[in-house]
Amino acid sequence: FSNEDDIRQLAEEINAHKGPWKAAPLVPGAKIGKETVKVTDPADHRRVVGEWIGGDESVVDTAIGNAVAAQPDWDRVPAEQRAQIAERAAEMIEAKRGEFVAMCVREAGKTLPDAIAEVREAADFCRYYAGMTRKLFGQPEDMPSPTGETNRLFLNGRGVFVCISPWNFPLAIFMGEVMAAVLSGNAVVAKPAEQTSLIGYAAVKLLHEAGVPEKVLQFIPGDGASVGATLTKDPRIAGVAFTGSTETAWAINKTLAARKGPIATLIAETGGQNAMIADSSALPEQLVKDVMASAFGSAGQRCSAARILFIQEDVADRVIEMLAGAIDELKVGDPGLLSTDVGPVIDHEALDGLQKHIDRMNREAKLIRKARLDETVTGHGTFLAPHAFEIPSLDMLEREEFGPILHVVRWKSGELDKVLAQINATGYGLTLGIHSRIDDTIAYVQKHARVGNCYANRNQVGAVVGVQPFGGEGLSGTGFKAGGPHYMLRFATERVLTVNTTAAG
Ligand code: TXE
Repeated sequence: FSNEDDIRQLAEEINAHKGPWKAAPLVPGAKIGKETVKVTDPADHRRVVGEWIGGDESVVDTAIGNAVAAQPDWDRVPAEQRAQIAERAAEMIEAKRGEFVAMCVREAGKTLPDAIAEVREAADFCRYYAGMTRKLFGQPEDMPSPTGETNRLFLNGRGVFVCISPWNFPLAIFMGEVMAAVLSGNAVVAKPAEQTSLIGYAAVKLLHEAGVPEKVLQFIPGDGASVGATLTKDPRIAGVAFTGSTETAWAINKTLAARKGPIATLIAETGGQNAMIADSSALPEQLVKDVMASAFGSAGQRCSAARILFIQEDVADRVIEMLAGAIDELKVGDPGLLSTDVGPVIDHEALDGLQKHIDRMNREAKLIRKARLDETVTGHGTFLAPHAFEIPSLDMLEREEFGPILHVVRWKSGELDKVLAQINATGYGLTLGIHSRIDDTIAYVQKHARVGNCYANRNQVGAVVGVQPFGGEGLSGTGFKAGGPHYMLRFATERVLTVNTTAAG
């Protein structure tokens, strides 16, 4: 679905799906409660788009018991068969794309192009990890062996993995974590973000239809503090794949360390404090276009989003003026309309937190521009006008402001090292943009910045599966990258078989 006609046709398909959608634990044999949580559309909270029933301690206990029992058989299913299930899932996602796009718009507030990209990414994860399953798990690896023996290395699943996912990529990240874990031979209990339980449920139902056994992949919606914490403290689990805030990753790490059981792995993808650096050789039009996409796309709620623009002093006034003009052009509104550039933020809690940050910036920093909001369109949704502020240095920022707010810092010729030192000092290490027409500058920045993904002369949005493996280091994550060739290894354990060949016959 890449050209405009496709998108227009898809817009019609999407309108056929309005919900209401439902979700509940998918745990064979568990006693499910009756209490429901209503889900409202972030663009208009008067609209109820569905409801879900959460799990509790007993549901978690049953799920982990089921998973422990089911995992060994699943681990013995040939890699080829597992890969084919994933490929079938990719086809089914594409066949149901209209409904998934509609859910991403209505439950998560995604604009149409973002929602379409998200559905495509979910299918890409299935196909890419199918290929990796064949490659990594298809055959044991023959090791160089002394005369008289053979040594072979096998990759196996580790056991039971808990997958905890966020609301900002409710289908793609959810699918990526779950598929990597399941295809590596693990049984999985998946917990979606509270805000996007309906999408998670639809994804798991689809994977069951594609052929993943129901006890190999189970699903429990619920609060992080209750269901999430109960899952991660269970001594029977072998690992957690988590995407969300750094605070939560610390909490999970602590929980895993405190339990007595298999030494558990934590695979974490967390937030960023991402910058873009521009020097005076950068092409201004390209730069402004890319800053706008990086800072305000997806209402700034991408983990890769640019929060800071470092602009070289001698071109700063011009670029700032162009930026203000571009912000004036932004259309904030219903994410279901093709004319919309920026949709709502996820919920009231996010809106309140971001508004507090804006209030402080209004007092302490210089406002460059605030986008226009048409209250008749946005009045019942959790919309935030995109803002750009000029600040003297990064010291003024708190951590991970996750919304459409850009901070601009000027830098002087000869002080690139100081800029890089400020960026590295945040401790985050997810994305960095560099705009320069000097190749040596690009190479220098890439070499000295401690970030997982560095984008030069383009926007810093993009984690195409199998093309731009994505993930951060330091406070931003545990290093290995989703959609990359090594990611699935984190979900596996290695076993070696040594055979004395002289004893045969
Ligand atoms: O994340 P949380 P939230 C960042 C971003 C955002 C902030 C807070 O800065 O403003 O995190 O967002 C589950 N044990 N990112 O509150 O709380 C929770 O239920 C086990 C960046 O949504 O970390 C959800 O499923 N699980 C990020 C998931 O963790 C727990 C995307 C994420 O929620 C838990 C999202 C616990 N104690 C937020 N507490 C990115 N990298 O893109 C919560 N959870």
